[in-house]
Amino acid sequence: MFSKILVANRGEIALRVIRAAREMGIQTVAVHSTADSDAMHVRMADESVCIGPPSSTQSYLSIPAIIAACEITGAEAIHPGYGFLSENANFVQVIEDHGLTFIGPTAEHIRVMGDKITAKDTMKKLGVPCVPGSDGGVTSLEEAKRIGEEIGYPVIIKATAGGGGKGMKVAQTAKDMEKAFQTARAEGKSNFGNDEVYIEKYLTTPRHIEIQVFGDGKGNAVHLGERDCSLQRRHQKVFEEAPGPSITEEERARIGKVCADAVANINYIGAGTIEFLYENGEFYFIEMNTRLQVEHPVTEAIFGVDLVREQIRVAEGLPMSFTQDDLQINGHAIEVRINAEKLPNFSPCPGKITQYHAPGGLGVRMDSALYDGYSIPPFYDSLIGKLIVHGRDRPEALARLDRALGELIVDGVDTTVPLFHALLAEEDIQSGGYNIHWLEHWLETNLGDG
Ligand code: MV4
Repeated sequence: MFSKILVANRGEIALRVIRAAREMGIQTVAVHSTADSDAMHVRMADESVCIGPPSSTQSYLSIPAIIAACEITGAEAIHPGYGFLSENANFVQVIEDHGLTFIGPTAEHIRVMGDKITAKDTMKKLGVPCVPGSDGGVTSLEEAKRIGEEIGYPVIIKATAGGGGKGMKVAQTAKDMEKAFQTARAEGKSNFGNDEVYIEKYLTTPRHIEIQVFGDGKGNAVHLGERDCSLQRRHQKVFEEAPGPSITEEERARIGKVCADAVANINYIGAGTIEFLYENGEFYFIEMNTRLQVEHPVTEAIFGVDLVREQIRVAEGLPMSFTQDDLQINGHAIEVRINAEKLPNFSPCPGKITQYHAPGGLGVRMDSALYDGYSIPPFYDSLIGKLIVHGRDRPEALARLDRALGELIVDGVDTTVPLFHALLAEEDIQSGGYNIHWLEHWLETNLGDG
């Protein structure tokens, strides 16, 4: 049993990890930049270490500073949260070289899934359905054009090292291929130092459906259903729900088993998310994330599990505390991401919080590191809270979300809260009839965004 762990993150996710550790009787160490001396995660942890100046590269991304903080405090394991070093295989390697434990997957699994071509190749071999496309990397324009003819336009060219929509170009017809191919390669090179690309059939109106998986590293794994995260703006999710409004029990059981079997097969350890595009009743694998995700609370709500507790357990070599048969869906959950941003352009809006009041009551969870008088620093991402609601069914969750948003007070900065009130008034949101393009179209029509 770990007696002390270090949390290599900030904000609401640092609190999330500290809370799980405390319930397990584990001491916690917070790390922070000089800009975060007054941050809630520093206050909530048992101990804290300042690891550098405001810039993330010199603090939350500094591997030597984080390892030193472990050595100073005697922390035995590191939880990375999401973002920052959470999917950095080298970080995992360094942690292990220092005799410490990374609370997450192996460096090898992070590496394989971090390269989209090897990830897809691995998943395909494990029996996971993939988007039709090139078999591995495509190096010449001639080959790209041949694949375009073979699978049929439109196609999408993706950088293997890509992420967040960077290094991704659609070719609607053969005459777009040259430009799309060269641009995707150039973006891969400049953003990730890797110009390798692959090609897929472009799905025009899919939903983004992701399956939560969890493994013990010893060949046992479960799935915890899906989340529908189709409502995104510029590849940033804004509204997530579980279960997916378009997914049947039979579909969930089938794709869930495929995913659980796949990760069991590779002895995957910890939390993972297998991302799919879902169109016309078919699932097409696109990527796997080897971390706890921002939107994990909707899964926790409907399954009644603590995913961070499970991450810590399996990192210690303990078994998961449930089997697939123990996992039953109860009701419906929705998360909205509250950002300190000014509408209509979503421009970052850091500054001092003059008043903060979190909503409460039945089925309401507010994960936030805000407090009255806190100053949101300008150096990090603009997520300031996640409001998660849980109801017996989807209509109850939607009504509860509207009610809870009405109780929330965040004064002093602009937030994305007004967006959610407006979205809840939309018939397509009430019915669940949206796809990955719905929100951008709505923002353009209603806010002139884009
Ligand atoms: C696609 C696609 C359509 N067809 N792949 C966007 C980011 C990356 N994770 C994968 N992405 C997409 N891949 C094929 N073959 C459309 C997208 C996409 C998207 C996916 C999920 C959620 C929002 C999106 C917005 C635009 C494009």
